[in-house]
Amino acid sequence: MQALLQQIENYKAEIAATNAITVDEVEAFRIKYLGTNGLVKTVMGEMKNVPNENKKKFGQILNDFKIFVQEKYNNLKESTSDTTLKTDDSFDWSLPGNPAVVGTRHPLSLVRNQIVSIFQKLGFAVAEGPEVEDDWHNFGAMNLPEDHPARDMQDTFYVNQNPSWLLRTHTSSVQARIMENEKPPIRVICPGRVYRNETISARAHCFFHQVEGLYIDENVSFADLKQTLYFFVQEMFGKDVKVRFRPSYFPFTEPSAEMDISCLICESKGCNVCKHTGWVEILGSGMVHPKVLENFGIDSNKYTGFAFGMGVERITQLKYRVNDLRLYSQNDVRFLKQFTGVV
Ligand code: 2U9
Repeated sequence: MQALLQQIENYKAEIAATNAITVDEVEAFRIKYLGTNGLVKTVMGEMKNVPNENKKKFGQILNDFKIFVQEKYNNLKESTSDTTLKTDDSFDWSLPGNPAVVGTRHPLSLVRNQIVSIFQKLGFAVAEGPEVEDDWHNFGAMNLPEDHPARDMQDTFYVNQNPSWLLRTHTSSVQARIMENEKPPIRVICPGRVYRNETISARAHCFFHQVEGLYIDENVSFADLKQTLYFFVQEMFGKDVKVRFRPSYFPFTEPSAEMDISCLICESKGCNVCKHTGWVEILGSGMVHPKVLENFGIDSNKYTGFAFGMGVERITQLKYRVNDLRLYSQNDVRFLKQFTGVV
């Protein structure tokens, strides 16, 4: 018993004199004194040999010894000058990490970017313009006469403070600004948000997104229009998709045509999306009206051009089978996280 007490005193002296500098030395101290097979455990093991009447007193001494070693270890750990990571027994390094939440691109951005990069391959430049426009760039220049229904208060949002300003109803206003400032050849696409005064439902919204295109040069023909848009559809929807052009009417193009593709949802067998026709409309197009060219001083005898416009929501609906327009703007993560892509 006396020998054991002496032994403890010796250990204490030895421990008090210990200087550890590196993290490795601190760890060696821990293993030597506090580890599973360390000195503290060994000394504690002696308890069983201590006579019953001394157990209480000896227990106290052992406990003090253990606290003494523990405190020394804490001091060494604190004072180590080693810059490598200090070992910290209170932290469980095997715990799983916090996964970083990575966002995904909005489906409309993904599809807009796809549309843009397809036309970039054909040499189209990309242009953007203001969302608040004047009457001339949105309507007048586009050959939309004063009494045209698209100008109706019910379709267009006018700015209260100054009704000669409005929220653009199509991105044609961007092309108008380009024609104002540049000379042919012009080959440009204009992606952007447009506004129309509609009651919000599954099929209509007060804003949506368009990509419009314009190509003006000498000898641009309807065949160029067809081939360009056919290339776009094949890139966007795959080589198997069929297309058809239907005659149509727009004030800014003459002749005008709408383009349908074979229904991808039902493989043209007939469904709600294609209204059992096997075809779905994806864009409008036409040869730029001579009046629109002349509005910008472009000689319509020398130059011709084609233009087209498509709704990004519509293309996205067909590509990803989105059946309610409102989903695009509700910011429901359950909807948004389904779309992954690199574009
Ligand atoms: C200029 C001259 C002509 C752009 C065109 C369409 C046909 C068209 C709609 C498609 C679905 C709008 O998003 S939508 O509702 N657009 O059908 N857009 S031709 O014509 C232009 C543009 C600029 C200088």
